[in-house]
Amino acid sequence: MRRIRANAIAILTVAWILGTFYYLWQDNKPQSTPEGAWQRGRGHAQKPGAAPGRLEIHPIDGTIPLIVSQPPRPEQSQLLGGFNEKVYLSAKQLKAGDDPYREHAFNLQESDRLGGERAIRDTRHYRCATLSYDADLPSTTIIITFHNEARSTLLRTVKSVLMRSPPSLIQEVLLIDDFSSDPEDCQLLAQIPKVRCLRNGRREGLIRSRVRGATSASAPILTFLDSHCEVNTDWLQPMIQRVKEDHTRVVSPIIDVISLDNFAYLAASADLRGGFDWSLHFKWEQIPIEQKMARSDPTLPIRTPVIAGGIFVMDKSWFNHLGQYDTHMDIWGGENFELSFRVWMCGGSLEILPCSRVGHVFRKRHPYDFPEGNALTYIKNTRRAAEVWMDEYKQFYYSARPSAQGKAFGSITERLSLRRKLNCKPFRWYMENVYPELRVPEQAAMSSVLRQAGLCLENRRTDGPVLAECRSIGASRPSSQKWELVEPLIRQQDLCLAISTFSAGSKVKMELCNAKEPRQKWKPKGTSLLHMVSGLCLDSQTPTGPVVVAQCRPLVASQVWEPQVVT
Ligand code: LR7
Ligand code: MN
Repeated sequence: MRRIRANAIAILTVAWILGTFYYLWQDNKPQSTPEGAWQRGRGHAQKPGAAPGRLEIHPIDGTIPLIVSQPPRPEQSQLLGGFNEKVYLSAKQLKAGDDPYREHAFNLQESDRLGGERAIRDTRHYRCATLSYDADLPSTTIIITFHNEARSTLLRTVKSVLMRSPPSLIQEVLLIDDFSSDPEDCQLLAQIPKVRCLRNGRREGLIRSRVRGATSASAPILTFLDSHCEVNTDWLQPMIQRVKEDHTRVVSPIIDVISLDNFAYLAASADLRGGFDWSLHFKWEQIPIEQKMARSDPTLPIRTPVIAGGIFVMDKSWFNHLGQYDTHMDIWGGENFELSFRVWMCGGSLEILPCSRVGHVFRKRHPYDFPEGNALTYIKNTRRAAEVWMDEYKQFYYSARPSAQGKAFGSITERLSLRRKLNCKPFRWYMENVYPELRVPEQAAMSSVLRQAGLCLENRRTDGPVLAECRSIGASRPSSQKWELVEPLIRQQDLCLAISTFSAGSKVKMELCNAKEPRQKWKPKGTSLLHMVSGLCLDSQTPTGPVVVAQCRPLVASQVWEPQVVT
């Protein structure tokens, strides 16, 4: 009896394995051209959207299974008009022996091999396919800025948009060529119906390029994309629907991962939102657990403190009303924080829509040059965001990114007056209501007054640090009397208390903070403030005169400093 059962199980197992192999073989038969794939798609004669996924094995890495969605429908090939894809792509081929990663920081050979379009897996939650959208959604201008993008990735971005969006929603695809070496990369694509090409006369960076695109857009809704994306099934409708219902919403898709090595299309986690640390470094993070528990429906939007920045949909009038972008930001970086803070603080909201999916080639380095250098540009841009939007919290940015201190960031007068004109909420409101999970660093959190016998240490613009009458403005202190004791620094924004020379009687002054500078190193010792390198102590000498360092005399009144935490 037992043997019969064992035999039956063995036979069933073998049959199951053979069946699986047969299925894979069937689905893996060589596909000829993309046109051939379309014919096959048509041959299935299935209801749109009802086609089951086909299983494919990745052609290079055979361990990666790819479930591919229905190939684009054949009639969509007509969308390309007089554009000759073959000629466009073959004009720029990788030469034998060239490093396929050199020019674009991704495997160009693999991207070129895929050509102008391919089927990708529908990565949405299955419930997304059951949702419906208004029939009268407004149309959008797709804005894609690029600088020396590879032709194959750029073309796939454009074609995936044309093929996977309802045509009535695409008013135009606006390419902003940010002064790429070859103007034809862009110009030739303008032969595709609906595609327009604008070329910058000099390198502007993605921020000013996007503003140029937005200004020239003719549709009421703006959709921004990076130049190496592939949009997925029904990506656009959920985003336009949310913006149509409330024009102050700024919405992003879930951003799937296109491998920079083999170009496999991989589903990203649906439980992530955008966050950052105090150095203004963007990161993906888990949705807070309470929110996750409360999500009964995986198709619902996810509130996000910041967006990644490259892929989002926004009402054009709202974009203009809120001040577009800070056009004094250069090349790349920081604009996503500036936009995110502005949207939240000035009356809008940011969300990620799980039923919208767009693939993006994530890279490990920038394949292009930064005329002012990568680090300086990022500092300039993030400093502008911090100075305009982060109020007193900007001190945490400076603590986390000390190299930002003293670096040029240009004038922010216009952006400050924009903030005033729009009557935006303080950053404290953002911290409390939008991003309470962002912890304020403990050590640096405390601002103190440094009291001495009823007087306070104050930094005067003309005289430098002096002892003066303690003052308060409403419930809080003037910033000239607020000090942060972040060992070894005693700081006020980006200025720090420093001695002039290492001898007794040396006047104390303020200078740009640098934790490595010996003249700025202090340490509380009992009731005094010890200058660590000279071994001298902070001394007020006379009640109103300049503050100096002198031989330490513990408990002598002129050397007793009481830090008292204030708001
Ligand atoms: O000088 C330039 N001019 C440009 O037109 C430099 C870049 N660009 C173009 C570039 O060709 C590309 O299309 O701008 C786009 C973005 O540049 P990437 O792809 O080098 O940037 P990224 O993907 O590393 O950067 C993310 O953060 C940027 C911060 O400024 C932008 O907001 C990008 O749009 C953004 N990309 C995304 O959000 C996609 C998801 C990645 C993540 C996280
Ligand atoms: Mn990108």
